[in-house]
Amino acid sequence: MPLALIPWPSSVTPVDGPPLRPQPGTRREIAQRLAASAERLILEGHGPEGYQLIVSAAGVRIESSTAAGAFYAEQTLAQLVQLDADGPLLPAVEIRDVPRFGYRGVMLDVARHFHPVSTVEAVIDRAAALKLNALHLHLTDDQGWRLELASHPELAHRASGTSVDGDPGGFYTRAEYAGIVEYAAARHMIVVPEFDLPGHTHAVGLSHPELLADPVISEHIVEITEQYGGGGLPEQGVPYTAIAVGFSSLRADAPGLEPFLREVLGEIAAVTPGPYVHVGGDEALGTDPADFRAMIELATRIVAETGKTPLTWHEASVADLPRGTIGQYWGFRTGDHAERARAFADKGGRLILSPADAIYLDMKYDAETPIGLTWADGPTSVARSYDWDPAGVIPDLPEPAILGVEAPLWTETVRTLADIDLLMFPRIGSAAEAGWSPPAGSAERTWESFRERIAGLAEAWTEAGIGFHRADDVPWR
Ligand code: TNX
Repeated sequence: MPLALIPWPSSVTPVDGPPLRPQPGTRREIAQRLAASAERLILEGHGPEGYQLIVSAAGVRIESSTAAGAFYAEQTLAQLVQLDADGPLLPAVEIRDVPRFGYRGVMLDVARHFHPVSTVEAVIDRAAALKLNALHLHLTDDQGWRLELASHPELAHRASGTSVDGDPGGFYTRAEYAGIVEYAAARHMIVVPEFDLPGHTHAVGLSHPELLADPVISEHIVEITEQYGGGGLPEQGVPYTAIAVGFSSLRADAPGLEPFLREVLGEIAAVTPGPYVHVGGDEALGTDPADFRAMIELATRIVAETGKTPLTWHEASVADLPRGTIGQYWGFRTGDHAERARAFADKGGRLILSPADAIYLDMKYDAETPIGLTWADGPTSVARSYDWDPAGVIPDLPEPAILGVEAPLWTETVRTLADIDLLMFPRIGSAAEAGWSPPAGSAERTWESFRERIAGLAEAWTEAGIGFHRADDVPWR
């Protein structure tokens, strides 16, 4: 049986000799004690995130070139703690490890349902333990504006009172946002803030009606909305609490648009130490194509002028983007999705892969899952979440053009941390492995191995209070 390590490391070599037998405690306590007493070496050659970890009866040795590498060695160490009849043990092993991709993200939509800081921190803890290094916060959408800005406090004040279904809303103060950034940084994660535009902007109209076009309710939008599970239609100036998409748009010809975007994007860039600012660009179904291009060009140019790298959903490649703009691909079937994504690479940018039928954490597992959606080609079982490789997502995309992978969790149906856990676990393990581990087909990068390993992690989840989906085809113990 393989060791219960996720994501699977670059190389795992069992070493002859007895296991390490630590003093009893919870897994977490044992891992913390071992990390505190480990011999540590900072040496060249392990790369920005790699490490070597040696465990023997004598103790633990961690070698890395950076603090991030040592942090990832500690996450692996924690997964090595096992319990047998004689108490806790760690097998004698030598592990060398470097990630396949530099960007390994998880996204939390705090607009459809607001999630308090404590929940965001819990998501950071869960993601960092699986060696993810980016938290994408979807801060704005039709249903709410969730960050209080010094330049435009009215945005959050007017558009944060509710969530989907009229559930409680909320927003983060600037101090709370700074706290999230700091909490993430302590776990070697960056925060990627997203202000979604020009669509998904109904909430902006609650305080700035002059910036918002009239809602467009085309047949196409009604049809797409049905696929998402239906929802009420919007009324200008009234908080939106249903889950239709594609009806709202900023107005390209509003005289106040450019100063507004400069202030709002300038401020988010200034309070975000990470290199990226995401400006959305998805599902602007009611926006005139020329207006769409103009607004995306304006927003990405403003972001680039702040010194950040703009990031957009893949639809935005129809615009003339600043060189190096990163695209986030959410497509799944044939169509022009893949082609639009390749266009980023043609312009010197790279791609973050979020194929919706494999890595969207808000899809149901099966028809019985109490929450979640099904629009991305039906439910996504754990096996399906595992069974893909980043290199196979966009035909003819060279691997160096792949910045990494990200698992988005949209929250139309997700209210609590328990809801988040149910949809995340175990599928976030698949995402972590897609982003970190050697390509599909190598040693343990198989569903057969993954299902054994993920089963081996479940006791630690339970110990940590994480509920998870008990998929039938995983041999839970
Ligand atoms: C699509 S894919 C969206 C979101 C929804 C989500 C629900 C993409 C970039 N946008 O607006 O919340 O589906 O799964």
